[in-house]
Amino acid sequence: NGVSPAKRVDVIVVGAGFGGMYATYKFREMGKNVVSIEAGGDVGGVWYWNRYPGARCDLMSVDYSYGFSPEVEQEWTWSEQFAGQPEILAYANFVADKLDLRKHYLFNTRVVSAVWNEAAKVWRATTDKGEVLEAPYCIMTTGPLSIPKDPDIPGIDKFKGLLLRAQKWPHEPVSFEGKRVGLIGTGSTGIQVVQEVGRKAGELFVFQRTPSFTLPMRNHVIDADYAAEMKRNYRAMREAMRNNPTGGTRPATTRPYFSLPPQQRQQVMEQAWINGGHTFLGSFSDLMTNEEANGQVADFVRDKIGQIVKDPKTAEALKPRGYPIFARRPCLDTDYYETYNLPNVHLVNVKEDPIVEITEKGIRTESGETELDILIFATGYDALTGALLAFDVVGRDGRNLKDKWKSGPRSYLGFMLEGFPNMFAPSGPNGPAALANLITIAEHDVDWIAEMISWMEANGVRTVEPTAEAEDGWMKMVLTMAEKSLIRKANTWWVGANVKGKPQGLTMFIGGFAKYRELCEAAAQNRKANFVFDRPAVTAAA
Ligand code: NA7
Repeated sequence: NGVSPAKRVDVIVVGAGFGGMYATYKFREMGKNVVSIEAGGDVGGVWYWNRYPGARCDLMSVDYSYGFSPEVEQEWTWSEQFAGQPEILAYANFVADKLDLRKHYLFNTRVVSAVWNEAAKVWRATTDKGEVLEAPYCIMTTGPLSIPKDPDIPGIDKFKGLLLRAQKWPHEPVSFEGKRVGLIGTGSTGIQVVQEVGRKAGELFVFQRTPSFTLPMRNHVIDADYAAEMKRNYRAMREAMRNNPTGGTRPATTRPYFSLPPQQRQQVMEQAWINGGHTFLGSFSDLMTNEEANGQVADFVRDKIGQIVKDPKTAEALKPRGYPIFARRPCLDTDYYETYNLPNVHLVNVKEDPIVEITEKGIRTESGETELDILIFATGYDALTGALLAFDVVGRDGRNLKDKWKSGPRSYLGFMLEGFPNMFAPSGPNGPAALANLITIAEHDVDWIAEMISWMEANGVRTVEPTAEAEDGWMKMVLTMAEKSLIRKANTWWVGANVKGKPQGLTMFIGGFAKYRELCEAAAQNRKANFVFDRPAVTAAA
């Protein structure tokens, strides 16, 4: 019937981002036969796709890199404090070459379904190429930001110019010289596009709905002495990262905002502005819980916008209002606000002048049509859950993940799901996902899973899944913690508000990476209470 016979392996890994690459390596080193599947043409995940001009990570390079291999650490040298996409992709390629990972991968291949077979105790993954793989373990490293989301605007198909999506940028270079360029989306991605394309395009029209708060990145080149010092200190740095709420090296503080007198608070903020990066968040401990403190920091940043942007109307439109600072992921920029002082860069405030439709020639707002040669979408992702719900994942007793997550994602520890034995989703939606360093989280989760599997095999156990009680308990804790956070007060991908019809709410673990790691350790130690091993078959009632 056209379906190939199933190929039996030990572990199926979905994805070739940093999580998937590490999982592939880890299980291969455990002696497993690993087959990994990736929709892209090569490794890198989000960094493979996001080739738009100006794409850059807003975590420091030394933080946003693997900690498991001293060899990789010593042989790779970062050139900038915050690496750009080409360098991060080169790093992913370097790691893939060094650890010989590509031979495990089926590239340009999508998983269309993953179904648990209770009798054989295997996951059966079917790909869009018709391949069928079976393995006792399935690792879903599908990424929190991998399903691009177009804006909900009529007429997208009508546009006759060049339509580009930041999240799926073409491999060939795009010339903006002399072109009329339009951009929709002013999150982290859009901001990076503006500061780059605004300096190249004939005209750039930024169609802004919600302004983001962005802080100076203060990126700089890493000189040879600094690079050598980092290499000497990697072990201590990784240890510090494991004990840090962000999973990175930025020091955390216990100092509440109002513990300092007003003048000193101002000085701390001025210094944070000069130092750049995410130093604001490391300056005060209560910015996500104390609304008044948060408001004062937001005022500080709004004042800076007013000082930089020359046209008062544009400055006003760029000042975010109505939601707490840091409740959207804070962006880091290089002269973003300054870009609006260029004569060819125009801010269209679509809150005042809403977009009606996309036309053959450009964008029509209520006040009229703006003709464009190029239109760029930087409109974000169906984040956190989108990639796992994009295909059928069917667990025990025919349970579909789409049903399980109908009212929002649920899991235990963020990466294990009741009803889905031997399936693991590192950096999953109920872990610290987007609020801490994703590479640190992925490495941690994969290591934890590998240890669990080793223990199972040493003890003759074939399957594991969390108990319903453990999962309920985890979700209750996650949701109770979330209630206190100001993060809930902005409409973002963190809470699912950017996708129509998606369940809303903050379901990420906001307690920080270090605490998360402790909870995962405790869960492993209390195996019996939290997991069901080799679930006995349910016998039908007579
Ligand atoms: P984000 O942060 O989800 O930003 C998407 C942007 O697109 C945001 O400004 C949206 O405005 C805007 N958007 C979406 N639909 C529309 C329509 N219809 N009209 C106007 N504007 C629209 O995605 P990013 O890719 O920038 O960043 C994702 C993460 O990647 C980031 O947090 C970092 O972790 C790295 P809205 O806010 O909905 O009004």
